[in-house]
Amino acid sequence: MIRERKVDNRHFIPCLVLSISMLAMGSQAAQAALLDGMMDTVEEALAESLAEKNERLTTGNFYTDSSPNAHGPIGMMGEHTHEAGEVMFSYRLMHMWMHGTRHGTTRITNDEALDLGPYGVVPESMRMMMHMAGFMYGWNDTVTLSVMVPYILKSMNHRNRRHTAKFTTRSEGVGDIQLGSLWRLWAVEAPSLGAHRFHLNLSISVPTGNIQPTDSTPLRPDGQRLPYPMHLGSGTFDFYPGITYGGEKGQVSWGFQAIGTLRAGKNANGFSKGDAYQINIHGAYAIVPHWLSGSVRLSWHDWKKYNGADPDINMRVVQTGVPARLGGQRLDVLGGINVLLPEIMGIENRLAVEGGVPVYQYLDGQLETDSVVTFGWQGLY
Ligand SMILES: [Cu+2]
Repeated sequence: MIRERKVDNRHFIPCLVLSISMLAMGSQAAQAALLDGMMDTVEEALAESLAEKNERLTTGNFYTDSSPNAHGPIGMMGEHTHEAGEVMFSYRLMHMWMHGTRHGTTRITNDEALDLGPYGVVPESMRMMMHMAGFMYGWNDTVTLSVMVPYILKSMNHRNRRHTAKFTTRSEGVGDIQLGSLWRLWAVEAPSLGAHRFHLNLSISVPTGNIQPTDSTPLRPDGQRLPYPMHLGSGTFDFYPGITYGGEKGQVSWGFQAIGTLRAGKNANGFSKGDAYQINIHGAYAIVPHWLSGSVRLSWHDWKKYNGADPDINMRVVQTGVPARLGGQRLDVLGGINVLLPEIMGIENRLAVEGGVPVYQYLDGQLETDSVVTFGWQGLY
C-alpha cells in the first residue's frame, strides 16, 4: 500500500542544523582549506615526483590570477571562490526559448501532443527571461558566502484543439532567493602540474517565488491559476549540495561541477518539484592573455517528475498541468566568451556571454528547449 505523504518539512530542520553548524565551523577555520592535513600522503607523493623535475609543490593556494578564464563560463554558478574580504557584485540576464513538444527523444506535432491526453489546449512556445542579481563575499580564507536574487518573466503561447483560439499567458516576479556558501577543500599546484582546486558548494533557496500565478485564459477570462512551468518558485526550501573542481595551466583552464537539488517536503499547495542534479564540464582558453577567453561547456540536467499535485490546477486541460509529466533530461553544448576589463577605481570588471543548444533531450510530452543565452557582468573589489 502506498502511504500518503502529508505536507512535511522534516528534511528542513536537519539540513538547517547542518548548514548552521558548518557555518560555525567555518567561522573557526584558521586554515585555508578544509582538507588541510588530510591530503598529506597525496601531497608528499606529488612533491616527491616533482622533486625529480626540480619543481616544488605549492598547496592551499586558491588565489586565481587575473585571467579572463579564472572565472568559469557565465552560465555557471558557484564555480569560483573569493579571498577573505573580497566582494563581488554581479548581474546576469538569461534567456531560454522553447518551441514544440518533445515526447521521449522525439519531436512531435502539436496535434500529436494534444492526443497524449484529453487536452483541449496545447502550448506552442515559451520564452523565459531572468534577471539575476548576485553578491559574493569572501568571509574568510575557507568560506565564500553568496546571495542570488532572481527576477523572472515567463510567457507561453497556446492554441486550442480546434484551431479557433490562440492565447498567451504571462507570469512575472521575484523567484526563489538563494543563499549560498562555498567551502575551499584542497588546492595543489606546480609548474608542470598546473593548478588544481576543489571546493564544496552548499546552498539553500527560500520559497519567495510565486507558485500560484494567475492570468486570464479563454476558459477563465477573470483569471486562472497557471500550470507548473509558469511558476516562479518551487514553494519549498531547496538544498543544493555540490562539488566543484577547477584546473588551470598557462592560458588553458578547465573544470568540473556536480550540483544536486533536494526539495524539503511538499509546499503549501500540496506538491513538490522533483529532485534534480546538474553536471558541468568545461574548458577555456585565454585567446588574448589577461583580456579575452573563449570557453566550451557540456551541461547535463536531470530532473525528476513532480510529487503530488496542486488541486487548483486541472490535469485534463493541458500537458503542462500534469505533474507526472514534468521530469526530463537535457544535455546542452555551450560556447562562451569572458572579457576582463581594466580596473576602474579599484573595481575589476568582467563581461561575459554564453549561449548554447541542447544536443540531447528527453521529455514526457513537454515543450522542448531550443536555445539558452546568458549575458553577465561581474564587478570585484
Ligand atoms: Cu564571485
